Amino acid sequence: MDTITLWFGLGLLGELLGTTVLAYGYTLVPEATRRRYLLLVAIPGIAVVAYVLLFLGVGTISVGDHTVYAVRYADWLLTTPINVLYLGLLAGATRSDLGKLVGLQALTIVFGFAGALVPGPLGYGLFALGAACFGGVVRLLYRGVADAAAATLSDLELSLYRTLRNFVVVLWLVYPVVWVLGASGVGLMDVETASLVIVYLDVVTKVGFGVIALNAWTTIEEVTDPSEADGLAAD
Ligand code: RET
Repeated sequence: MDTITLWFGLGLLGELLGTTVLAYGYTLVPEATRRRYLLLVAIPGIAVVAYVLLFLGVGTISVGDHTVYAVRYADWLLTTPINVLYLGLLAGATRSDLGKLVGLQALTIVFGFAGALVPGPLGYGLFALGAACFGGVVRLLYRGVADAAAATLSDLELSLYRTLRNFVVVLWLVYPVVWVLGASGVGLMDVETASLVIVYLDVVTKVGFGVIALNAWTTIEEVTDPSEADGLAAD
């Protein structure tokens, strides 16, 4: 097995384990938030499918002297808009802001994918468009959507919103850096290293996001649901 396939295999295990833990967590979160919580299970769940395909070597496109992993972009195209949708729903954002979040995040990935397929300055131009769309997502998460969160949420929920948002913004910024350093950009980072970094980040961002939310919701459930509090006291 070559190194990259090994990384994809480890990614698959990580996403599988994460999906299992988060699916179990469904029973622990407050009933009112369960429907929305399913989004958090779907995110690593979709990645399981993507990593099976990557592991099997399906969905690669050869562009000049490098390989573009189309399945990876397909995964991101589905999962990153779900991720920002969850943040928007948590914040109680307006429908228009939810639409902007999802649309801009999807365009970020589409432009990044197109840029990886096209060599030279046009490729960087497409990358820049993707980066601009992502800038729009970050702006919304720190302005309009954050204002909605501050206006509608309890202290605990607001602190969850801020934690998840900062987690997303900081970790996601590594992806465009890898795009530029890797084969789609200047080629300073070899394809094995780039794959390792992306696999690691994919697992941490997807599973970590869900686990932070799960942890916060079980705490919120305990402090707000009197029957749970009784249960705790009896323990
Ligand atoms: C690209 C290139 C174009 C500019 C930007 C990018 C950002 C990608 C991001 C990916 C996040 C992926 C995640 C996957 C989880 O498994 C498309 C690389 C800004 C933010 C979180």
